[in-house]
Amino acid sequence: MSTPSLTQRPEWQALQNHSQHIKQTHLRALFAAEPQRGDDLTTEAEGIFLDYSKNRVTAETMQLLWSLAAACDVGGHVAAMFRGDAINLTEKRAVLHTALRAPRLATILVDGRNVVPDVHVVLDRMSEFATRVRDGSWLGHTGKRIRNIVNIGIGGSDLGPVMAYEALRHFAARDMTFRFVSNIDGTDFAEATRDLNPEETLFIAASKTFTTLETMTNARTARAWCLAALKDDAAVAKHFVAVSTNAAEVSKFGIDTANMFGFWDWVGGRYSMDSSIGLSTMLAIGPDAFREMLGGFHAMDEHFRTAPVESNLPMLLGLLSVWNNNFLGAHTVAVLPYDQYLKRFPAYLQQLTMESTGKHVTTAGASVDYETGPIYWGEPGTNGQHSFYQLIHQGTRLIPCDFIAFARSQNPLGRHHDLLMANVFAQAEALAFGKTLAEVTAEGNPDWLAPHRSFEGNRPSNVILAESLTPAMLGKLVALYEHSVFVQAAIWNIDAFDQWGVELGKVLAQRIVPELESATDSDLKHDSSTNALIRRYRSMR
Ligand code: G6Q
Repeated sequence: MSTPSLTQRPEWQALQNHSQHIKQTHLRALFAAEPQRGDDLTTEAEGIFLDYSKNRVTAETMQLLWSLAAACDVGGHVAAMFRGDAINLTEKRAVLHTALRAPRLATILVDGRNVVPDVHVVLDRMSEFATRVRDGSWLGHTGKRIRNIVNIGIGGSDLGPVMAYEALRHFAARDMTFRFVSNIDGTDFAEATRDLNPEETLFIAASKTFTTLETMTNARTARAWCLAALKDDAAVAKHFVAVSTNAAEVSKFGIDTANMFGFWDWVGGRYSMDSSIGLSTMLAIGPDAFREMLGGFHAMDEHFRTAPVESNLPMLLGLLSVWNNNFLGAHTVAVLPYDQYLKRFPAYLQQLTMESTGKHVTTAGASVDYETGPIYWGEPGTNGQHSFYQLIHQGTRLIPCDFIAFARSQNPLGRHHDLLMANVFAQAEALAFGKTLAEVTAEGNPDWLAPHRSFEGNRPSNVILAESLTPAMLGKLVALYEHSVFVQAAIWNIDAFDQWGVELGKVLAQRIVPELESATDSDLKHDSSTNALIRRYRSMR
């Protein structure tokens, strides 16, 4: 018997029917009817407290979502991932970022081989290298200490490292400078290196494939920049290391594979910040703190794998996202960290979520007849409050928000932190409850002004609260979102681990490169717009 399409499942249809009732119900009414709601619709695990009471859900909604998860066998999917099954179907690969943070003595088999010892061999090599750079025993070609680390990578080989560096800056070696170059735009490299001394600079060429156009172009530019100053090819061995799965290409580039840190094809780019792609993170915070971060990831993995659905944080976040997306019609999610150190977290989550769930066909290749991945976006609070929050509060679109906040600041300065936290709670409260026309009028506003000053409310949000942003907590937070994405993809029956959508543009760009460099016009065989743009660029540059 074939699996019913998602929208034909009775559990889906029950949610559809139920949503008609919820759409008529205001959060004000839900809170009035359930005085304990703010305690009941919360859960806490691994030091993360989730208040989901300000979502437009009832106990019945949650039951229906749990039934949907059971019908879609989310538990079976979870077990298959942790077991190392080739659940990335279109690339025929296992998906085992969870093995990157497994304890030394664990066993996880891929094609009959326990990969956990391999993971720890690389971690130990990274630790040894990071220690030598940090304590000054790894010297540059001219005998100077390495003070600057430049990570060259893009996508999954950039966003995780840069986000983690920013997030954990408080724990980073303050006598070292960390830069991240990703864009093919030469400005990125030029600005990242303009004030650095090549004698004190180490480049990490981070690329799973070691064939990515941007990274290879930037790495070649870096080599030229380094050799222009150091004037000796032997300097490469002291100023370049590689992070990759492709030893052959690393050698071809001229980096000794003794200076290469490997990982494996079962680590997806956007799930790789805790593999050797995290070398810059380890250089910044040190091996011990890096292992604490891995411990945080692992704790959340274990929670996800074992906790019952009703108290399982990634499960709840994922199912609530399905609810908001598919049943309440929200198209986007705003991620609003109230912690300046998480300033790159929304950008990181954009890749994690949108590259994973931006899919239009099921794992079997059939077109979906439901919405898949929502658009993720955001900025740290309170900055966003003075910009785009207007639209969230009073616009015509429904934008569920994830507020992320910490009870303790790494930089306790006067009243700053209480003022910050007051804003988190106030924003979530304002979004949920709004301010009625009657209330606005009662305050003495004239009739013509009152509609402008009223807030409909009924805007859903999650509040994610933890004690403080430590390396371990960052690991937990990232794993929370990784697994939430997993849950959504399991419900939508899509492959969360491929990314064919990035291919077409890459191929077309390769075709256009020689056309930009050629002087003849006759070779242009694109549409009239592309042809004209290429001609205009040639004449303008
Ligand atoms: C992530 C994607 C993509 C990838 C980059 C860099 O999941 O696969 O963002 O990380 O294209 O690829 P390389 O690491 O191979 O250079």
